Amino acid sequence: MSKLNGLLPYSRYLSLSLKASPRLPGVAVGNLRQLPCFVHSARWSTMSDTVGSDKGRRDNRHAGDGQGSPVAQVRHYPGSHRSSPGEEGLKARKRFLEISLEEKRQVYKCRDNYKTLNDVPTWPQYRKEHNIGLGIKPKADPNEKFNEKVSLWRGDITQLEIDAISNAANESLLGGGGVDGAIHSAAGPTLVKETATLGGCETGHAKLSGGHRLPAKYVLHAVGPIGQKPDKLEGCYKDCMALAKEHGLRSVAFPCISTGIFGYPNYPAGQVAIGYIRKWLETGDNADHMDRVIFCVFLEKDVQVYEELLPAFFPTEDDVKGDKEASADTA
Ligand code: AR6
Repeated sequence: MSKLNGLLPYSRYLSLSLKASPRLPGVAVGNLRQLPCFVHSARWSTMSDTVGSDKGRRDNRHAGDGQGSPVAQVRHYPGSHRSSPGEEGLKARKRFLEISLEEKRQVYKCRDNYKTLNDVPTWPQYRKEHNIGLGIKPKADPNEKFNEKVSLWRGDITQLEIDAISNAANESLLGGGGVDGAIHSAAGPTLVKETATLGGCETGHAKLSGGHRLPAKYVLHAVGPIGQKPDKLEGCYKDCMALAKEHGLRSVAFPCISTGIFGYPNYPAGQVAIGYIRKWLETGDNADHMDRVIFCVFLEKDVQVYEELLPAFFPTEDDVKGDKEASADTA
């Protein structure tokens, strides 16, 4: 089907184009860095007449621990039919999740440059295309099924039309620079209205929001550590994968969380990311719940890191055979 079919009537387009609310004091997507307290000072989130939807509460749980977190502060305006920004954000989330794919494609910031799962080669395909040979010491057993479930893809994560993309966010969940800024910019102003209802997020954890105008259906906002803290970084991947499984999301892309503004060294961060995904796929029936985990790299140095690490964590039989032969030669 042509991507240009089904142009949206102007009235429908307008109904999707929720205007930025004047009640978001100081929220300027792309300008915020670490403002973990911002959400608590926002006027609508401190009022006592607040409600949170059951769905919102479910989405806001810290994955894995089964605990509800103190979140979803959505203010009602008593005696008024006007929606609060939080309500607008949640309504927009629902609307963007309900419209047809054809309608949604009309509002992508990247226009026709979205990428579906078919445009992203699996790891074995990538390895063949890029002629990545043997010689790296395997850190896991060969498993063809797992190898088909991961991808290394260099590009802009905001173009991926998949179930969920992960965001490298800060504790405020109100936007920032780097990939966070790119995601909020592509998702449109209703994303921050929804994330403002999430009550922030602790370092080492993640929370789910809708994708709004993004090609991805959902965003997994992960707050990575500042500097090299492997447990906290692993916590981000852990929460994201747990949320994905809980919500039936079968394709997830990760940027290199914490390796930009937060300064985590690239190679050790890659080890945590790839190592955790391998471990997750090996656990219980997890692999049956996931079609693809995409390691979305942006910079050349991360291409090199991932091309080196992926053969170690997702090796072939030949890798293992080659390694055994090399060990025998040196013995
Ligand atoms: N698509 C994919 N990856 C990207 C994109 C993109 N469009 N843009 C950048 N990257 P960073 P952090 C890569 O700094 O280190 C924000 O202000 C980038 O090259 O975005 O976790 C937040 O609000 C790098 O490899 O995230 C936080 O305050 C990776 O994304 C803070 O920065 C992560 O870099 C988080 O810092």
